[in-house]
Amino acid sequence: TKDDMKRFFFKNAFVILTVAAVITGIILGFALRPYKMSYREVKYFSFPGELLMRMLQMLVLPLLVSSLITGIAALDSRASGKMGMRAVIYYTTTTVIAVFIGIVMVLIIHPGKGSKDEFTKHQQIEQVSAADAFLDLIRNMFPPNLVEACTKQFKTQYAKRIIHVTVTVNDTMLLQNGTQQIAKEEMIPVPGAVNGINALGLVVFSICFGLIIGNMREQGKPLKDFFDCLNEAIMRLVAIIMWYAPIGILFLIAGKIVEMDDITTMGGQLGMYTVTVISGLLFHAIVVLPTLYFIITRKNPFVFIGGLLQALITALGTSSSSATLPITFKCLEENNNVDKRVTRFVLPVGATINMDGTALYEALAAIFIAQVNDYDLNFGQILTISITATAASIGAAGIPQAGLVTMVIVLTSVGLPTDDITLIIAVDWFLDRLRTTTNVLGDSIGAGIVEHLSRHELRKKDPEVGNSVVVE
Ligand code: DAS
Repeated sequence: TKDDMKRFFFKNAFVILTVAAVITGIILGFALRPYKMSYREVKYFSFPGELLMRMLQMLVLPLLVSSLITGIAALDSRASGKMGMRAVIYYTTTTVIAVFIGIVMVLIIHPGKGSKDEFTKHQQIEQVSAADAFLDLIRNMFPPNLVEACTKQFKTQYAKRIIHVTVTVNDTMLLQNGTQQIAKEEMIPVPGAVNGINALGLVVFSICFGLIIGNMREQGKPLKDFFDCLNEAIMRLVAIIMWYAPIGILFLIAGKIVEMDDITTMGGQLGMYTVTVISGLLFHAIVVLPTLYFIITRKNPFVFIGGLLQALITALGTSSSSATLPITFKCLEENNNVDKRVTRFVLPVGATINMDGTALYEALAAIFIAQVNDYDLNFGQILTISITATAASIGAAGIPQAGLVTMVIVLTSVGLPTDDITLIIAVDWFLDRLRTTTNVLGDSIGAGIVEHLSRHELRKKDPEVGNSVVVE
């Protein structure tokens, strides 16, 4: 009946609007492509999408810090220790499985057959050593200045790009007039990345701070109340922004489709490479993670995933798991009723270090680059790739195309040319969206699994945190 339909719409309004936004965005994007908008026009057109990105990023910092501190302070240290262990085991297991899938896929499909001449190089990236990148990862865990950690990550090196500039030579002395192309070096922070916060450093700090506040009991209560209240206020802001999200997603997607390079000209190897990455990510997201969830919780994984739809689509639209974090929280807590003590703990850490999609991608891409270069990898080198791909995924920030940058760790570890990252830049914007969605799915399923495994500790109800009714 009409009433039923109304009720259905309101219950699922967010999901319906978000899916409609994606479809409209795709149609609009393709409809506008023939008009070949200029760079400036595309920027104007995607403005509503840019606003969504900014709103979400605005919330990440206070949300990450307040949820971790209160999440940990709410548990006694034994319970948080156990929960932490479970989360870490989950992160590690799923990341290792993801890397394995990536390697198997790229070895079986072998997309890098043929020669390297097929590629046009876009820009050159300077060599960054794996050791430096590793040390940066550790350095980032201990930010010397917390305020600075809220604005940037520590990075030893910036990428260097060669740009070609046209200069007008007007030298009457030498009697040479005319234009001339010269190559100039330019330092760029990281390709395509938006300003990221040092989430890793803030996570480490917040975990320690939360533990201390929890141990201080009565004395720590004012601080705990403060962060609880901050967290609640931020979540209310998220609830408002969620209404804007479909509009933002529509324009993010349409804008990207308008400006993307022509897909039909994509080379055979790059096309095969794209297919390989998509198959790997899909296998991990649709088969591995749901099966793991089912085996452990005995609940229907697809009902769980259904509740996450808006977060997954936001990940697809923003290509940033940290920008998606606010929406992931909302979906898990409100649609899937996951205990807040779990989400507050598992999600921020997961969004920062647990990136299944990125790990799978890094291993796969490194081996693809080896294949393109006709470089035979032995077993030891493949093992090295899997270890460094895991590290690189931990080190990657949850921002667009961060994985592309940390890939230098993987490439240098086995002596592959880091310049060749440029071979895959053309399709990275797209694959980045898919791996971000996989990353968000991995974190969310992790929250579901950790909640199930921690149900005994969680039965002790903490009145401060609210919804701690444990469903068994
Ligand atoms: N886009 C990233 C994320 O936010 C990471 C990556 O580039 O792989 O999850």
